[in-house]
Amino acid sequence: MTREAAAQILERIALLLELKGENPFKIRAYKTGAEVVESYAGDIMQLAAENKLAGIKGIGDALRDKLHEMATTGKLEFFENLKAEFPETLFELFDVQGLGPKKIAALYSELGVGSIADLKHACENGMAAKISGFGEKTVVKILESIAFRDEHASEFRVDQVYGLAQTILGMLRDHPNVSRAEVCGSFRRGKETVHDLDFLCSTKKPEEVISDFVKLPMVEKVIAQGGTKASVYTVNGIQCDLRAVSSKEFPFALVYFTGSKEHNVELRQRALDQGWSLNEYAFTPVEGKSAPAIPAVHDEADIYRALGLDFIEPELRENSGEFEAAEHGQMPHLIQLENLRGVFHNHTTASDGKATLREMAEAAQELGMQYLGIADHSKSSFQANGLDAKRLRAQIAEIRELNEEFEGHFRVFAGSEVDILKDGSLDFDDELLAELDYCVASVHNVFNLPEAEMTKRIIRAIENPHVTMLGHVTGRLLLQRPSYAVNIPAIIDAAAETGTIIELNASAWRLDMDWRWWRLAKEKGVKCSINPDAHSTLGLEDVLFGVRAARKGWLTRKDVINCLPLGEVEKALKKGR
Ligand code: DGT
Ligand code: CA
Ligand code: CA
Ligand code: ZN
Repeated sequence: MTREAAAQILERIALLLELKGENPFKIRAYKTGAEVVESYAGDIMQLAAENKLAGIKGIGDALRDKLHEMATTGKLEFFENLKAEFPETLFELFDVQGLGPKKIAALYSELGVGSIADLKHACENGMAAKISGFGEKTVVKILESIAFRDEHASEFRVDQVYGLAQTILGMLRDHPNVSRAEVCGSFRRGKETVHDLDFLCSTKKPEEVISDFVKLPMVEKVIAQGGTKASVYTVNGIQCDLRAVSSKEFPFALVYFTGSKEHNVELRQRALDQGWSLNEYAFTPVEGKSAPAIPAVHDEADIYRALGLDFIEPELRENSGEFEAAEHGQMPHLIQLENLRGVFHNHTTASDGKATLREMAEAAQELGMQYLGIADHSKSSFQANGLDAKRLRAQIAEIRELNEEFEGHFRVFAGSEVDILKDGSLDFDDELLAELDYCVASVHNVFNLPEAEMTKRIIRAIENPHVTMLGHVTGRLLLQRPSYAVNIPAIIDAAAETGTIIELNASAWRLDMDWRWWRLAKEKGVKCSINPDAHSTLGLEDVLFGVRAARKGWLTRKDVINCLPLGEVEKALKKGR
């Protein structure tokens, strides 16, 4: 069992116990346990399997046994029994915005609401509004959240499929009869959400590979199985398709199944213009047309070259300008994960992070970074334990001391994720902001302003010379909460004018600002910072998702501020402050 799965079970136990009205200390213990399992620096599942959890803070005796059971059997009987007392669909309710355990408990005990369908019904017939703590406004919000969820019902965020994609890909590549394998589709194109995972492999024995694929341990249900393809549902209802082709066909199938459809349509047209038809298997001369000889094709680049194009990176295959660039030798050299030298916008236990300042600094060094920017929440974000002026000044001093220890080979930058208040003023005064090395400004509340007012609010914050970068521009949570109303081109213009960096928040929940805007930002000269917004040491690795989105936004290392080495980034931060 993975640590994520184990943490989720502990979290769910806490929720169910809360619904049962159990002792708050017991509930707290499970919540803490879940957090520890999620963020523990070592291989906690391995330790659990070997019964070596003693002494880990936040994991008591009872939890230790349960983790051992999960690590060794892949199950937890206590949870199975507890779960059986409630409807299976109950957990859906926790995905609805604005519903916490207390409200869910009230809905369940007073109205018997045990699913989203029940909830919708109770909201529509006026029953929900009668429960204490609920009003018309809450009900409207819940209905909106359900509608948004329905619209995105069969999509997954990258973090939900990333591990699965890598695991299956690894298994395919290890298969004795598979020579090449790749994940295609929207996943390969670096989309922020995907409907399914499309695997492709080359083999001389397709039937064997297909029949082994449908027997993989994570397969829960076979949807369809043929001689060269199969579709299955895996854990969490994620659909995985596999196509098996010959070595010769592989590059053509790879292009075809990577898509996008729009890109493929244009590519096929360009082949036709040259007198060749193109499908997932080959180039074929069109009868009765004079055409150049078809060159040998070993990989994708050969296909593009045959059509007079430079190689087009999968992330750019959306038919939105990549053909023109490939024709004229103007393909950007896209940023890579290895180009990042440090990260800004990270949280510690001082606000709502799970790791201390020192632990975060050590983890960043472990990842090969030269610097780490801390940006804990400011006081108005009280739900996130935001720092007031006094605590922030103490943190600045703590960071200075820590930096002495590093003697220049690594540096922590003292920052703040300062709230942009309703009128666009900031949560700290300029005097305090001036004491920081940098500052991220973000909107965390009052999302319901009209577009013009929200835009003005954010631009006012951007115009403050102490603001280094703008955090998660739209506030969206993928598949859960839409962006608030805001005029992005106007924000980009203001950022260009003031030299303010815009964040690409790398959390798989956000990926905000969206990849669709980065070409415009780049054109206007706005720099990007790929920010993990890490709330734990593991969270630092979310930069991976950010780099995918940055690539999809045509960004190169020159566009991304945290590709600068320490000495240069220090200079860049000082400029304009
Ligand atoms: P998704 O799954 O909705 O996140 O997005 P995709 O792009 O992965 O779509 P999917 O899984 O339906 O198909 C994978 C790729 O296969 C797609 O990007 C292009 C190719 N493809 C599928 N159906 C067609 C089609 O009818 N025409 C063309 N030209 N290509 C197709
Ligand atoms: Ca797909
Ligand atoms: Ca598919
Ligand atoms: Zn934030």
